[in-house]
Amino acid sequence: MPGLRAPSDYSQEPPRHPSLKINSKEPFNAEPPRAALISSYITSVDYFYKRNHGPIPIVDDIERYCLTIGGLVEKPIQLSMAEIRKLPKYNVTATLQCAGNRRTAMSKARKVRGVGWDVAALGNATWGGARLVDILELVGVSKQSSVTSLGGRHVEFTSVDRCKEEKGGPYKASIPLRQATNPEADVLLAYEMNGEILNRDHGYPLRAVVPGVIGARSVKWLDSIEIKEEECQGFFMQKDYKMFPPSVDWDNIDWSTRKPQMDFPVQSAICSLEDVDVVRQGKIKVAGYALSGGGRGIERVDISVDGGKTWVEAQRYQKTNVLYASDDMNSDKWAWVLFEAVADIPEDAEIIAKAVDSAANVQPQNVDEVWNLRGILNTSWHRVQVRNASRVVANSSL
Ligand SMILES: Nc1nc2c(c(=O)[nH]1)N[C@H]1C(S)=C(S)[C@@H](COP(=O)(O)O)O[C@H]1N2
Ligand SMILES: [Mo]
Repeated sequence: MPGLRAPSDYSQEPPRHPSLKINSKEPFNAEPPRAALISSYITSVDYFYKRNHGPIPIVDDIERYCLTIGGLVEKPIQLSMAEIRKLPKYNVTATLQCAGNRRTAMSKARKVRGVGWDVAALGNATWGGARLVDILELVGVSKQSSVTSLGGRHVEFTSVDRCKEEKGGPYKASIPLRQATNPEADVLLAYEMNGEILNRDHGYPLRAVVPGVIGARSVKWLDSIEIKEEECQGFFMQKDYKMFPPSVDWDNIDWSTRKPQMDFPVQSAICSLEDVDVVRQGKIKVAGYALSGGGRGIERVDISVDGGKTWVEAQRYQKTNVLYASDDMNSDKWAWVLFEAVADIPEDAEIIAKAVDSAANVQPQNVDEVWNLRGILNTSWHRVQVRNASRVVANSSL
């Protein structure tokens, strides 16, 4: 029996927390309720969103598991889990966000294809594992290189799961060698999540974690790593997860005209309120998360309770009792910040959150500006409608 294999059906799925909202059962795609998401800075494994494209792989015998590292390198190798664990261990706190986060809202503007997600297709975890730079050094690729002696420029991660998009083949993705060999980029091969052994849903026994980049590049259940001349030609790199302009639809799409999406743009969402919520008159708490890609911090989160006419700045934090400062040595550069503001809601209102990152990028105002046929990267201002409780009661008694 092989060390790691993929079942052909969904009869051997792992147990999951009952509070997750299921967006698709097979493959299993689910997110936590909004309020649960911001109940702590580190997302518990139970509440962490789960995004799959096939049945969850199974490890029969961890002793037999090994990772192959080959391709355009001088000395290809195979590493057992025990050997990977012997390498220096790093802990990186990084938020993973699916490119499809907030897709449901985008599809309301105009139809898109893809699994529907509310605002919780992301989570913030402390990933423990070996650094990809260290593993690549074992096959003779030195730090900070953009090309290997044999002409390799991309690092391709291949899994074992069976995805229908790949005609039953495994999920794969690649990142540039330059990023893979940059120690500052913190790319990990993780075997732990929040101090515990990675569970099956999140990639047991080993997954890539590529901080600051859309979740799709953090390949779970790693089987092999190959250095290649070209970027990965798999479905999820070439025919999916690309950002097209609003003028492109299914009848005029040419996938080859765009690059695979990597960095995530600046994003935020309110999680203390549902889309349409009833609140008591007076002061209410507006809380949520904000994050950006590429290691850029969050400079500001603005809140409006009058549909965008006036704004107040929210408090930002990562750790309790430590004020968050973007680009500060003590902040987690790959992680989200949680925000909180107290607002006075006089009447029925539209509450909006918009974030600004450390490069002064701002979220786009309307979803139409960023609409795309696959419904990815909905980073438009997040809006929730609130009805005043006293008015709701008064109206219903009429
Ligand atoms: N092998 C494999 N890796 C994968 C996927 C997958 O379906 N198979 N999904 C990707 C996508 S689109 C996302 S957003 C993240 C989700 O990771 P999570 O389920 O641990 O939250 O994993 C990525 N890695
Ligand atoms: Mo994703």
